[in-house]
Amino acid sequence: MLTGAGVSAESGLGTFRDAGGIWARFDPMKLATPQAFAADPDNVHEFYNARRRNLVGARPNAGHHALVRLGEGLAERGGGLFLCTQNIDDLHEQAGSRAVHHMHGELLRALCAGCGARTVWREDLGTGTICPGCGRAGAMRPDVVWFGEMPYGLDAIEAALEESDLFVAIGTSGAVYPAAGYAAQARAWGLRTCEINLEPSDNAHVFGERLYGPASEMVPAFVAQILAEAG
Ligand code: BV8
Repeated sequence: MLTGAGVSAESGLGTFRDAGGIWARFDPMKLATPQAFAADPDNVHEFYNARRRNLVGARPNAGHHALVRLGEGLAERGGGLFLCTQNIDDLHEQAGSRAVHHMHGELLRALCAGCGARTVWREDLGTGTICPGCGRAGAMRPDVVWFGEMPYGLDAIEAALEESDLFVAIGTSGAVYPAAGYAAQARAWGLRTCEINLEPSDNAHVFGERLYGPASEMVPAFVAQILAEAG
């Protein structure tokens, strides 16, 4: 299972490439790269501080809750759900999903570029923030994966994909790699593939099944169908 910003859209968190999306208003190359952070850390901190403040008040929607039911239902039947998300929000966890794989990091964690310490962080971050691990100021950054940085847990994701019989992408435009490559990899390995999105994604043609509509409606229906098929 791979989720993207579309699964959190109905919880009030912005998507990136829809009309009016985050990258339609902000230049990702000036805000979501290590070079941008080195050049203007205050600007990047403010961008993520605003998103973190918005996240703190956000709540999961029916799509997130349905995926909790899917994980529990599959486990009861001796199966399992590997939930990988490109999202840096905590709405899957708020709904009750466990072992969520944040391949692009987490907005509610801070990383010290000096000592590598990761800390749960719900407040604003800035260039004067002191690292709780090493006591240094000026090295703290959001623990998110920027363009050109290695996403987290790629080996675990690939291993899970290899063991799976169904790959589902929910609420992602299929524009960002390596995440966008998983659908073709799943297809090549003979997995059943399904895309659930508001509209066809960039790699819609790769999927064997395609369901279009808001995640809060489509995901609960899809989960009910999968659990019914599983008996
Ligand atoms: C890397 C930071 C080296 C955090 C983000 C080929 C292979 C490997 C890399 C590349 C490659 N080609 C190019 C690259 C480089 C680059 C890349 O992919 N560039 C793109 C733009 C061409 N990738 C990287 O730099 C990655 N790192 O490559 O490392 C490497 C090399 C080889 C192998 C491994 C590693 C790092 C990528 C991570 C960058 N970080 N953001 C943040 O600020 O959030 S990217 C950003 O896009 C977010 O992280 C987001 O998660 C991600 C994906 O976006 P989506 O989630 O899909 O959101 P989007 O708005 O695009 O789409 C939402 C969809 O939802 C829409 O389709 C919409 O219709 C739908 N929707 C809307 N409402 C609803 C809905 N659906 C259902 N219901 C609704 N209500």
